[in-house]
Amino acid sequence: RAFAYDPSSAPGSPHARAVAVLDANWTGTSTVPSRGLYPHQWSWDSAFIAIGLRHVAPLRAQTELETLLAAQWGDGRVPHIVFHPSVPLDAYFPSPDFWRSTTAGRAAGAPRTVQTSGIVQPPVHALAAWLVHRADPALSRARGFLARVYPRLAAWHRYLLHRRDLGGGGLVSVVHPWEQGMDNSPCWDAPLSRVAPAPARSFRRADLAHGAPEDRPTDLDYGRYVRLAADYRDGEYRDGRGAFAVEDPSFNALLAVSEHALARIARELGATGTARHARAERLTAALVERLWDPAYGQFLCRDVLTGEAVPERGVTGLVPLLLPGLPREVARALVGTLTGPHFGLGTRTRLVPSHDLLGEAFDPHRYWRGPAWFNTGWLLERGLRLHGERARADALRTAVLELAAASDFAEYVDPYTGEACGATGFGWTAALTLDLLH
Ligand code: 9WN
Repeated sequence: RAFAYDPSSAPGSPHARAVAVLDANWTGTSTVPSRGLYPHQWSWDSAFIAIGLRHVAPLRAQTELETLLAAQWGDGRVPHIVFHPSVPLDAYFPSPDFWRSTTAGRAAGAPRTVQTSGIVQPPVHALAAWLVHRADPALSRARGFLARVYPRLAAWHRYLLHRRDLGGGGLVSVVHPWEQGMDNSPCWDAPLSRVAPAPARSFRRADLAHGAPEDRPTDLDYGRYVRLAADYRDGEYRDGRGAFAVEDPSFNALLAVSEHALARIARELGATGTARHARAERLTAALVERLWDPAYGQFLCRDVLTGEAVPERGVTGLVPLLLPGLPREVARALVGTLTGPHFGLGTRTRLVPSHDLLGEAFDPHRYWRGPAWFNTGWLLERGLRLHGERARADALRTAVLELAAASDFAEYVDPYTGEACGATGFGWTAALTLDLLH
């Protein structure tokens, strides 16, 4: 066997190499996704990173989440980036001066002592906090970890459910592709086409210094990202319908899963979790009602401005497989789609592609337009296991572990060949490897 999945820390083992990546990316209070490309703290990266770190450094895992939540805004939003003050401004674009969080975000209660972005990312944090607690309950209780993070996580979910239900149907909308986390997914092409791009000369991308241009979003994409973010900032981060609002399956499924986790945290703290479990089930029902498409056999995004479903098969539409309360026929259809011709898992592809293999927009190397990512692989592995698909879950686990180690913990890989794309030594790839090894 090429890989013996021994969680021992023998030098040179995938386990030891994954730990070394997380050590190298640790800044003292949090972990960067990648030293070169992403030299600050990212919101959903930190949640995934904490999930892996808990097995080898539970105190660091707790600290990771505490650092992120310390940057929470008064209105409850958890920013998608927390900037490290010692990193040069030009190391990443958009830099803190673009977001002007401490001035433009004042009405929404941006923190005064730390600089952040003003948009959000998927709410994986309550799930992460619960898993981190379970890895070392004695340490967690001794530090009062859950008691400290619970009110912040509750405020975070409250913000999303109350300020971001822009479609009025009980689901959260994202107002920027960076919020959903799959930046240049073809799912955004139609909703983004209405956004007038900011002129290319008005900003300077930093990502191209670290990533191949053909693996990254285009300049036109960036022009639109900049316009949307600048308009949100100039409106002082008030929530309402801007030029882009989309109900996304993965974002909402992660919120529902995290709401279940928050219910467990509440119970551990001596309260009752019943209302939270019920809310998670309502979110699940709203997802099925509003975004499930039986003809596609998967969930679709909904463009809130037109009220129409987006007819693109993104991996986002499979992630709700994570939900325990999914109707059985929906779960069965999702497994069929995952393993069928559009995603090819176990037949044409080694890991789950980020987009429809048969779609016109598919590109095996360009970021979220086709390559396989390790966080979605990890989420779908859990979903398969939850719904009794043990053999498929085992095979996906093996593929994630093999490709993560063989690609030097790449940010994403070609879904056919496993060739590394983007950054290597990427935080959540290493962390989720550790989680699957334990
Ligand atoms: C913008 C950090 C982040 C991930 C996202 C991924 C990428 C940023 C970028 O990197 O987005 O937030 O500069 O492209 O798309 O999912 O959280 O790893």
